[in-house]
Amino acid sequence: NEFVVAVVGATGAVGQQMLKYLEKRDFPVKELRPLASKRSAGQKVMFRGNEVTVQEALPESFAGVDFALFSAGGSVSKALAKEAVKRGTVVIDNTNAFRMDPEVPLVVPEVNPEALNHHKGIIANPNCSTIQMVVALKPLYDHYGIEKVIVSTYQAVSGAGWQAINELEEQSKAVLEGKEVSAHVLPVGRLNKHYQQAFNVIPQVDVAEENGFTLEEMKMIRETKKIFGDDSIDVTATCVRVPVMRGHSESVYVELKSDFDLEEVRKQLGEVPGVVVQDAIGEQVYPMPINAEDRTEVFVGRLRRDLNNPRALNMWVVSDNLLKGAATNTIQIAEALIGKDK
Ligand code: A2P
Ligand code: 11C
Repeated sequence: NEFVVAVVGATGAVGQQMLKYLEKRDFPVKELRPLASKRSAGQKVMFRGNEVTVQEALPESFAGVDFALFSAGGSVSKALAKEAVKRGTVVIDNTNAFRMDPEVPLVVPEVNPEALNHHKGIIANPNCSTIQMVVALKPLYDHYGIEKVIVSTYQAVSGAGWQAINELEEQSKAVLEGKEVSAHVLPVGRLNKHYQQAFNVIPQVDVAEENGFTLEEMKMIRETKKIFGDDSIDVTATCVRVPVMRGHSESVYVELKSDFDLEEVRKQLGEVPGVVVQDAIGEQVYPMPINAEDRTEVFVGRLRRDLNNPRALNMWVVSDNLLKGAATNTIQIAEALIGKDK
């Protein structure tokens, strides 16, 4: 069986990776329909060595489409995902638009593949920083139970799209050349104030909520509970943007419900498909974003028992936010739906 696949946001940072990974993983694509805004209509993207013309994403664009992978921002998903479903398309949405909708499964195939059985046309792909964390938490949850998670993130600018990637590049050059630095994109494009990201860290990813947390922090909190189907897990998060192009890093403190042996935990993590343990501080072996770029796995290291709470451990989790955090997870969901897991 082969499928008609639309990629909404095909010219974007994640959309480009979706095209690449549909090709790389040999997804059975009969026809690829790259969609974007009106601005990009007529542009070409490459797929399997051929140029394919980008079309404006409109409700009619989904006629005959089997799967639509959305990554063009929440407002585009809100406007078009239901139009696609009406036309018989299964939507896998990589935005925040439907993630907390009780009718919409929120899926990381290594963690809760069973949630896919109940979809009604839309499946949500979690936020990038959530995905890599829950993949690393899964064996801990299964073997010991999780009481509490405290996470701090070090997030790459590519999470905020092409404009943020370009801005970090330009700002870095300007700083090194002693020129004036301008900022228009980070921390949040649509807000009024923007700050220099080059040679700086910004403790804000996404807009503020009324409780003093940012939306990114609340995504990590809410999505983790939904993916594990367990509201009893206490999660708190601080999300920070660092001057890295690709690859989110996370310091994760986890309190477990029962005793554990650290060597066992290392082994259990190593057995999870898609997890690579890089953990030997004595030999200076640990995950770093420059090594995770263009890799689909979640890298885990710096494993150590907490000094105050013997049922708690600390770890360092790194993954390419555009891949496992976005494009790869989306395509894995599509593969699971067609029964082609790999
Ligand atoms: P376009 O290139 O035409 O603006 P990124 O996440 O890297 O910022 O990319 C965002 C993606 O979402 C791009 O492919 C962009 O297309 C697409 N996009 C933005 N606005 C719309 C829209 N109104 N309709 C469809 N696609 C959109
Ligand atoms: C970032 N996590 O790094 C964001 C990007 O809800 O899918 C992904 C936003 C989302 O800026």
